[in-house]
Amino acid sequence: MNVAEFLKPDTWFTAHAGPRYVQLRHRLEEAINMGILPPNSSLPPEREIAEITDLSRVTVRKAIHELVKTGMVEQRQGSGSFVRAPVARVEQSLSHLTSFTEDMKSRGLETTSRWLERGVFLPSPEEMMMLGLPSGSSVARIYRLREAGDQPMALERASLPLDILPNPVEVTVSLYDVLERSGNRPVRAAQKISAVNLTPEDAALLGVAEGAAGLSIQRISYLESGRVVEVTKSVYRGDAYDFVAELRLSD
Ligand code: 16G
Repeated sequence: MNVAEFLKPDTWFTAHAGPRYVQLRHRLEEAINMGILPPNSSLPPEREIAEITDLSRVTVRKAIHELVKTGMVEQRQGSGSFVRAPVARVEQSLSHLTSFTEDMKSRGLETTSRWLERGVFLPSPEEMMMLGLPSGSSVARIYRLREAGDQPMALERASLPLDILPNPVEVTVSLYDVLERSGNRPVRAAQKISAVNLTPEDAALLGVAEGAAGLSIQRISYLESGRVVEVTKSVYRGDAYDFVAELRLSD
């Protein structure tokens, strides 16, 4: 069945069954769930939906806007509304200290980063405390939107002591590669994972709906000597990540 037939109002529209835009929204959701509107396909233009359904364009716009809010549909500037493709979930082991680049490579995915900040800064009190920085010192900060296979996956803010990473601009692909070259790759880390609802800014960068589920991860990484090399605060897309841990009976 094609979309136009599916949206013909005689089978689903009832005059007194609640707001018109809600009924249309449900019908569009059904079309998406049934694959009549498959992932990445474009929704018919508003004008066309209004004609088929005999509803006003304001009603159609409202129904589509609701789907954009829930993340089922995305609006691409100048080219209309599209069904959002579900992102492939990635499993990350909680027992191996791997880098984002390595994690994605092992799944055959290429990584790219969008730089949001990279340079040398005055440390915040929190950075001074967590990295054990003496007063008057600077901190290297890198803040990236991390993408894999062209999908935004995570926002990562890393802070490192300047003697560990004297030139943050040197990091073009993998931070851990740069650290490895100078013999400063962390060997141990502790991390805390908590559930969050994404803020409007983070959601926009990650390409998901405002308030969508995310995982906030704080990682502190150490050298063999016990020195802290890196403190990261990351926000991962909740729909893209599964963190997996192997558990053993203690002896
Ligand atoms: C991982 C680490 C992050 C580290 C990054 C280095 C988590 C939660 N975070 O994403 O702390 O900075 O890898 O990746 O696992 P890179 O070497 O690809 O830059």
